Amino acid sequence: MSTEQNRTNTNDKLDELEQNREYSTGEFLTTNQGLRVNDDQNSLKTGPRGATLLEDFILREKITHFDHERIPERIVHARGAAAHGYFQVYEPQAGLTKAKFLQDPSVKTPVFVRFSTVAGSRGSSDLARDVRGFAVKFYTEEGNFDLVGNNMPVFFIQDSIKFPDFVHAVKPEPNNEIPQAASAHDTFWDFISITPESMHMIMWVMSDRAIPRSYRMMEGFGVHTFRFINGEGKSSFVKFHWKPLLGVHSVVWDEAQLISGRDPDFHRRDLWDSIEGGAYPEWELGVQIVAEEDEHKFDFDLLDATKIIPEELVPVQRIGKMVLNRNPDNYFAETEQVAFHLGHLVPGLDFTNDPLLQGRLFSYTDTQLKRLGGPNFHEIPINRPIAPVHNGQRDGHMRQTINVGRTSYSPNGINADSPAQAKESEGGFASYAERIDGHKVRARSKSFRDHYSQAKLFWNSQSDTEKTHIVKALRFELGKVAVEEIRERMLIHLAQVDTTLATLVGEGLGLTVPSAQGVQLNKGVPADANPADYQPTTARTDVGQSAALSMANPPKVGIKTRQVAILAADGVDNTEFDVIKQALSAEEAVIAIVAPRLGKLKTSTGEAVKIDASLQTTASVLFDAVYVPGGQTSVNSLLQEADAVRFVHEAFMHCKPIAATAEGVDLLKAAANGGAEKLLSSEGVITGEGTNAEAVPQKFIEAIGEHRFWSREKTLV
Ligand code: HDD
Repeated sequence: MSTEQNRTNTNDKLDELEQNREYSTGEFLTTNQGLRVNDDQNSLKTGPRGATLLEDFILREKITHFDHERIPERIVHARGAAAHGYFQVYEPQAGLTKAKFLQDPSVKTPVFVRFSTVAGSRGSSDLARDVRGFAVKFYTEEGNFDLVGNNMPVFFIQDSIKFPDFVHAVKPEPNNEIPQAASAHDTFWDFISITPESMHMIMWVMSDRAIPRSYRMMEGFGVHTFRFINGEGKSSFVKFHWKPLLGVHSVVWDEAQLISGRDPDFHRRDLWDSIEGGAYPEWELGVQIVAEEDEHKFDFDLLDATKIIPEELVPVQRIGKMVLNRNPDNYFAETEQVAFHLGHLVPGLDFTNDPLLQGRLFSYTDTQLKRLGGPNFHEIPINRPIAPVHNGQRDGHMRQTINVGRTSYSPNGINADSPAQAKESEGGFASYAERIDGHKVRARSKSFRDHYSQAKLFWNSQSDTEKTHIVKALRFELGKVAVEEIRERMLIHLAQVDTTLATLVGEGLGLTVPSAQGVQLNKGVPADANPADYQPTTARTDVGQSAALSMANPPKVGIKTRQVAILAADGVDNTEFDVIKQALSAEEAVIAIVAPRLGKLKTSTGEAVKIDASLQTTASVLFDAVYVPGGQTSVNSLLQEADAVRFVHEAFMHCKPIAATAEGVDLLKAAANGGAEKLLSSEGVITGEGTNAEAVPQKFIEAIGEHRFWSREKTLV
């Protein structure tokens, strides 16, 4: 494809959206019929104090539209944020797939990506402990391809028929609609404790992956095994991955809960602000490829969505990059109305028989019909492909296309059989001719019965800190469960994964791990089936470890876009202030001057500096690191502010990098609850005076690159 054509493609989507944008720049106010409105402040009445007249069509139009402003929120993934961008492949992938958007490295395929939480309603907090949705719509030349994945590579259940049960269990309980956006309640754990297939996923959602630092710092996964089909018709299995170039980072649970109060839009804002600031989030698309003939060579089933293919067995090849570089113009029109569906795919890709995937193929269109109100949702600008659409589908609610001509059927003679079917060589989609031969049964394959081995693999692969966080998460979640039997059942399952894990969780709950003897670990058994056939197998002892499952050793990727608070007040040392600001800016970190009040502060040399946030409007949990420059007057003012002292203390408790120079060290001491020596000698706390102060900015920057200093979790100050 020529560069010119490429430019046309990427601009096509923008142009198309442009046609639907409305800018209010000095125009008259009108009704929806284009009538200019003369008085938009008063309804039509019988005299200034009279009754309002039914005749007032302007009032009625405005109120009617308002009354209908809401559409049903998504039943799952209601809370989200999205952005536009593009995808580019690194090298042609013709050997694997004929998908056109994966061939030409000069082509930028437009994308729209929506991130979400699963359980909460549209107004819930971003920081819930939850899976994050990671849904990518590629507007390719051959039609839209939607990769509707999550930030975790496995799922809670193996068969889609259980999805409504799972979702009902995790959603707020139906009698009182409590708790919002939280899995820490009886119905969720009741379901999980008798559904052992969820155990691998439970390890992921109890880990810090469920409380990401940012959407920009999460991995994404297509979860299911899909198929690639190349030009010769040869198929291979493929698992999709998104690898964030900013590394994978999370917050800690206490912090997550505080952020939910301080800024429930934390993730939305982070995505929005970084794109507005020109720091475009990037991910590489990775694929794990398994040859068709190797389908059965693993000790798990490729069709089982509760399993990963460990990267040690099949490495992830990075084949392209996605960049998000534009925020939506209108949340509702784009982020709310975007309609994803696994069944939106292009030649070169196909499904497998994964029973979770198969059910999803029905659900997504069905849900859009309800949510978006009819079968024409593909005509909403954000959903329209850049590839032309021609078919005999007509009419329905809110039809936008004006189909010209007499024929809306195929084949037809009157219009020379147009639109015509396309041969495969012309880009026509043909399903992979997989051989299927079997009895019609409702059953679960025996190869799906090992629920604990990969849960164990995940546990084994975690660092000590990550393990501690999983134990704490389980203590929290199960601690909120009222029915003791549920807690005990969970301990039995956890013991199947790892006995130390179960014992530690049990200690927090005041329980010993009950014996599994005679316990039916799976209650999801068909009425006429033999429960023994559904009893999970015990975990293998040889599962080993997989480095890719731990977030503990992320590649060092610098501190770009990391949020740093500089605590200061009038009289802050001008030189120290400048030095740290310059050093952080050079690394492209984002700096906020936090002071006791808003407005401007005067530095020691009288220079006026704009304050970004007052201590009342922000909190340490909204930052990655804290810096306190010297200047006696400045530090004296901060010492008078309980919020400033708490700011530093909280940052310390959350293991964040903290630095101070000269008098600034006094604020750190004040935040130490009498344990100043302990605090100052802790990892990730950097201080210096006089000539020693010169090295502080550089050490601070290195510390931010480390993200957190977990040894401090055991340091009580
Ligand atoms: Fe789903 C939305 C991801 C299983 C039924 N799902 C939805 C979204 C994501 C996922 C990211 C939000 C899309 C957006 O931003 O608009 N879902 C997954 C993953 C799954 C999964 C990774 C397992 C591998 N989902 C799943 C099953 C079913 C559904 C088994 C039903 C049988 N999902 C839906 C849905 C939603 C949805 C009800 C709600 C809103 C929507 O589709 O558009 O159809």
